[in-house]
Amino acid sequence: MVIEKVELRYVSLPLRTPFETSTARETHKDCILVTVTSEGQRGWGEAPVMLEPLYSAETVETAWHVLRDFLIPLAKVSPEPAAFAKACSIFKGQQMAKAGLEAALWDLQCERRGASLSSLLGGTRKEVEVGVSVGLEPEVAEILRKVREYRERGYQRIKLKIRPGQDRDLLAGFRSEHDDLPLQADANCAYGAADIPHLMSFDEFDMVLLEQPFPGEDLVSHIALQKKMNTSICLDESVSSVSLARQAIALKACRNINIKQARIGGLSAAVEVHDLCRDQGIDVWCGGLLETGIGRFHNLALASLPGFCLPGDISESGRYFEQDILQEPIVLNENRNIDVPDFAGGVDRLVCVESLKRYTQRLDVF
Ligand code: OSB
Ligand code: MG
Repeated sequence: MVIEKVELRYVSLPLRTPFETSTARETHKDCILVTVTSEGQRGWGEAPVMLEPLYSAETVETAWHVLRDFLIPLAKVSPEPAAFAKACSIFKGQQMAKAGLEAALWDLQCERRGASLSSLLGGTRKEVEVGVSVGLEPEVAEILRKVREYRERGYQRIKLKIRPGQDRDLLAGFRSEHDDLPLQADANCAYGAADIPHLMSFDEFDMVLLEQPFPGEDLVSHIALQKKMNTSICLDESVSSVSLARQAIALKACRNINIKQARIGGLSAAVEVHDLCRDQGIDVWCGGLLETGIGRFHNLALASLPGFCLPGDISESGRYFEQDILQEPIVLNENRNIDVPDFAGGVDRLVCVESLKRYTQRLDVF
């Protein structure tokens, strides 16, 4: 196979409402869409980078540079997705840039082989259970109002963003209204070792898990908290590679991993972490980075693998965008799940040319 053309698009999609975590407030989903073309067939991938390095070290600018100068030349030599994933491990970091291009190569494989991504990755589910991640707001009452709306809409699990000063009140408020609804909390690295006693007190809220209380590099605090807390600790930012997943598990820093293919450096690495966690008895679920329909389409395929046993952060397109990049929105089905795309091919046939044009800020062809 010869890759004849690679395109990079910087796309900025307005979010219906700003999404705030302890570390970032986003009004738009910025990302780089990658397309690879071979013999008239086109594969798509998404690098869900932000404009600022507030979630990981990457940004739109760094990913663009790394894709253009290092990864695209490599993909032209190693266009088979697993071979590309292996080849690009010579470059340190740059997980989202790698993941975006690797996804495009997988998506192209789907077109060439006439197969769904779920079938190529070893997926077994036809639909996946999903929850919704609810951002921070100045007022707890407003967050709880949104939770009611999402519950009515059918979401089976709620993830609340928390931060120091906006945690116990919010979780208690949630529990006083919903004593049966599965609850998770995500701190996006906002606490420190001194907060361990405070975080231990969250056991009373009967949560499925507590996600990433401490900074990504701080495995020691996660180990200490998991030892003392009944609630499962889940790692997100800490697990940016297969070997960091192996390390976190061996050190008992978590009982749970949020798998995001973009953070781990691609679909191949995400499948590896999934397999590792299955062997080691670690529960996994599919996280998200507010992806457009293109990244969401790939996340759904990944979440169809058998080890994904908790509801993912894969919500309906309408939860994020007025108008997505795909022609049809991704929605909950009658079982309150989301269907895994099972047609023979990639996402190209679903892309809405008009919204692509409308939201593209920069385009380069290689
Ligand atoms: O920590 O999981 C996170 C969004 C942006 C950055 C980090 C995170 C999130 C989410 C939203 O929680 C997940 C989604 O709905 O895509
Ligand atoms: Mg998280």
